[in-house]
Amino acid sequence: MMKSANREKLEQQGYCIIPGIFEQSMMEKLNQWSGKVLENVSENHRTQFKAQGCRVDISDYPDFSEIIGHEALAALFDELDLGGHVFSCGSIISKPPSSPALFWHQDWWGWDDPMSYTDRIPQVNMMIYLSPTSADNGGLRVIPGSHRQKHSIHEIPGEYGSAMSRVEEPDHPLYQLWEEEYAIKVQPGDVVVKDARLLHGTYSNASNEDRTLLSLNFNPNYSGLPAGMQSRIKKIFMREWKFDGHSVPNDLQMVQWPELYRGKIEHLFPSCADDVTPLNFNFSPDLDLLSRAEHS
Ligand SMILES: O=C(O)CCC(=O)C(=O)O
Repeated sequence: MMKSANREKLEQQGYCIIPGIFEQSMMEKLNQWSGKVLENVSENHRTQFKAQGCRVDISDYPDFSEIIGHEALAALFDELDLGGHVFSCGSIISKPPSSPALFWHQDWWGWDDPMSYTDRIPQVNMMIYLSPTSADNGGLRVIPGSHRQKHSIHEIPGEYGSAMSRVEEPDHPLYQLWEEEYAIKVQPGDVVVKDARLLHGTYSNASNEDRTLLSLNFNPNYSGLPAGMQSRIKKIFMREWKFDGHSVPNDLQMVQWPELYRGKIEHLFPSCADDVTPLNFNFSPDLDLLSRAEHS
């Protein structure tokens, strides 16, 4: 199969932007459901996740099954040759008006496995922004190519779900502008497809509106992944782990969703034998291996 231009871009730059795949009625529903979610967010959560704004696990809200299992997303996985995928986790992320930047980081946790240093894409993050989003209102910024190549940001320690999320040191270099950064601009209905290994962050939200997105993580060709990685994905999916300070109102698992919702996405649930040891969580790439990968 010939690679699509979007697939080429995803491989080379670590992301691609697909314009207008969701119709307006879908976006209206997403806005309505997200509005309900945001009403339930506690002040404590917002304090713990000041850099993100807030970050609510989608497993607590079965309404969203319609978007996770949406046929336009399924078609996109086919177009990008990312089929055989499973869903691992997702969030509703919302930055309130006048809120700070999200620090630079990457989302991949599987750096202990050598496969992470190859062209094989272990996880993609499908990002669906609910309003026009750019550098002025907390838009996404990325370092193109950093999913496969070492960048100075990799050398700066910064942990998700920590003092960085609480913005205890606003002058920290991980909140600042970097010369190589690229500002992503999107409209409602677009999807940003991001390799989970890509360095990214956001601008501050200088507008007077909430800036909200759905962030959905999937693992392409799940059956071809190493067993330990599959096992970790299943644990993430089953919520058998916690971030520090991660408080959610319901704590539901998707397998517990009523049939009406679960039925739309059950084919995307990861399965794996119970006796497999999950791959260790390691969010820090080995920089020697990453710089070698850069030249391979
Ligand atoms: O808020 C955003 O635009 C992106 C958030 C994100 O990528 C993250 O929290 O890892």
